[in-house]
Amino acid sequence: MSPLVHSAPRCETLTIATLTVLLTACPPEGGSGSSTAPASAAPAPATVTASASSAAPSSPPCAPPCLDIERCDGATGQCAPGCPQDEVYIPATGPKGFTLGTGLRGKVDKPHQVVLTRPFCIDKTEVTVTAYEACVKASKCEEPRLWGMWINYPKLADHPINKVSWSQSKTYCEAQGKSLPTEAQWVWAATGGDGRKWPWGNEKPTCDHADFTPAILEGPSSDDGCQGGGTSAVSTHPKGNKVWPSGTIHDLAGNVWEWMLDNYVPFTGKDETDPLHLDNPQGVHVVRGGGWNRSGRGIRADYRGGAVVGYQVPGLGFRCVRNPK
Ligand SMILES: [Ca+2]
Repeated sequence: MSPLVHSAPRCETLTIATLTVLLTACPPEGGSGSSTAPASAAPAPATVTASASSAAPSSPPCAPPCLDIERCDGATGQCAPGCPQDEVYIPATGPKGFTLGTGLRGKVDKPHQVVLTRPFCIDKTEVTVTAYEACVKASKCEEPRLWGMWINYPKLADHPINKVSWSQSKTYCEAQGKSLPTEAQWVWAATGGDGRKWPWGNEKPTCDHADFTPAILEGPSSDDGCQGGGTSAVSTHPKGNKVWPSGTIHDLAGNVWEWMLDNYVPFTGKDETDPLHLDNPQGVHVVRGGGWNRSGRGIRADYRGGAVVGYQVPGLGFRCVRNPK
């Protein structure tokens, strides 16, 4: 997987050939303020000329300090997204929040306002077989279910891991220093809170948008996805991307359903701030986004699914989020 949160400042190395002295000139970094020179760097001798020492930028540090998922932009003095390369920075919602729930599905789905007070990073893709296998080999994760149909592990390396339970998924995320998304985080990341039906907007889904089952209404034998059954490699449906200013998220709709950290509880209509409903970890959890064996309705961004904690099925996987410390 990716390295932990960026922390190494972008350093500019200046070589003064005649003295063979290395100076590191690093812009200020937020949070830890750890803009120190490498231990191996030799101290600059007194004979270094003014022209060399003046090359170091002198921008003020960001104030207040940046979060550990941000970086301090030395040019502006502002905090900027600083998620690892395979994650997308999702900003906080702002004080007005966004509407969660549609009211279209009775008492479990009443619209209410949700405020997320903190930004977070979310994986660009569903967790792949390759990534999950690395965790298993490091003895930090359990193997998924390895019997039945549509087993991705370990041969379909660039497909999403499937047949993993909620607990196995949670364990994987935590082994990366991350977490399963809350339901509110996932919906905010998938829609930006503008009420769109699918992550890309309101254009009716096709197999260019997502791996799902367009013809599911024609009969029970037609839940075979866009590939004749089973998942697709991640990131292979570009029309279905959700684009944020800091990056693009793939396959939020379809391919595999994604485990949420929350239990499945009704949306009562009460407004909430940073909601997490986890009173019964061994109970039913929310799953979001739909899978390859679901219809266009089932892959809507506002569609709530539920699954018991130990469920290990071909159309269910997950992705992780990184919350600021
Ligand atoms: Ca998905």
